[in-house]
Amino acid sequence: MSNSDSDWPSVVAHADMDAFYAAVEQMDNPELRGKPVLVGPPSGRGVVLTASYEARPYKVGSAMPMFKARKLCPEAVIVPPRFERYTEVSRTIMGVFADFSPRVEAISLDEAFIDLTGSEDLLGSPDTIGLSLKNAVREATGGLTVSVGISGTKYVAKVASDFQKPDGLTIVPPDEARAWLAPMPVSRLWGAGPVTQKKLQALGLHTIGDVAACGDDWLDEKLGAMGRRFNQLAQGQDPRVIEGRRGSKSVGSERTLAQDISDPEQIKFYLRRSAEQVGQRLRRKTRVAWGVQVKLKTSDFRSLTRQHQRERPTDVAEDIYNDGVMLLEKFDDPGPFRLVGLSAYDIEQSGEDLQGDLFSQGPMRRHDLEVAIDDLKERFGSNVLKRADDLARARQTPNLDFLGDEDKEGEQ
Ligand code: TTP
Ligand code: MG
Repeated sequence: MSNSDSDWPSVVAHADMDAFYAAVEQMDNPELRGKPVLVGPPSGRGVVLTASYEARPYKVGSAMPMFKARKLCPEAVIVPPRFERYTEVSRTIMGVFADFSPRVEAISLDEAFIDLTGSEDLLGSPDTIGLSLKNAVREATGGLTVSVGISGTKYVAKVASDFQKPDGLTIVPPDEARAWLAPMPVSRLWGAGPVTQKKLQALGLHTIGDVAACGDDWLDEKLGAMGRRFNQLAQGQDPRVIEGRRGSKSVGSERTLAQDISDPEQIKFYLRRSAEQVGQRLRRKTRVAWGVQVKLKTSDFRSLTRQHQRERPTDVAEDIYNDGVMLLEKFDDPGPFRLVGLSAYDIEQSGEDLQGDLFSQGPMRRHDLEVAIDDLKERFGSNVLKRADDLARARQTPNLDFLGDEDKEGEQ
């Protein structure tokens, strides 16, 4: 798409490395180049972390059980992961992004938003910047490719970076965003999981264009706050700004443990406590969060994270905890872990429409209950109410006293 005559009030890039772990393995070991490669545990157990592009026609990919992937693609070379190496390459990539803008928001090891607004005089048009970015990553890493999307909002930039993977560059001028999104399936809407997709289909909404064409009041009536948000995204609008490290909005609680743990039940115990703190802090500020992240630090100090975009925002500890438990299953590393953390991100002021929506859906009752508990805790101290299962667990695991109990805010 050309951007010569377009107006760019803001310029947002989303960069996502291609088949990241597999590409690093192929770069470091020339024998793997051009071959289908699966990164994951060599034994049949566990899941594929990623598949090289040569393996993808066999319909194998991230999170698939390794035994299944081996069946689908028997000629694939299986390579065990080297997380330290990926972290090292990630630092190089993030360093390159930082050369282009001081406002870089890293989303994971291989993915970031880069705010390029105002860089045109220095760096050129969005097309030129996109090419420079790709070349700079290739040079700095010794040959890795990145797919880049550039538009006026985070949402459109993200959809664009995925549009021509691998080694893609897709520029969507902001005033063309709506038309560009229109033919895409509703699964491309941020936050539309399988259940929501079905709901949208049932309403006769199959493409993003269908969603853009309905009134936001109508969508609100059908889907609540989420409907309004989808309508906004479908128009190519996304109010989220790029959060540099300093301004990044999250509320988190993490604990370094006296003794490393790997039992999921024990980890859940700490997730529950963190979820309660995070929920309470959100409610105190009348904020709600769209995202939940779990962080585990292994005994050899590797920080692992998994995050989840919710279908509707929440300030309810129970929801945050349930997301945490679901995320726990997505970690491939069995531990042991020395730190357990949980945070809520993508935070916004809880609005009137949202409250109304929650009322009709039921979670509001839970919200009210938790607000009542906040009140009791404030008046009678935080130990006044404890969950029975937490008490039982605390008795079973007396040796798990906290070394540190850190509440974090601001950084993700
Ligand atoms: P992705 O960017 O989702 O995937 P990718 O870079 O391998 O491939 P694509 O070209 O489609 O972007 O994830 C980045 C890395 O994170 C990936 O190489 C491996 C790791 N990862 C996991 O460990 N587990 C997972 O479930 C996923 C999705 C990724
Ligand atoms: Mg990637």
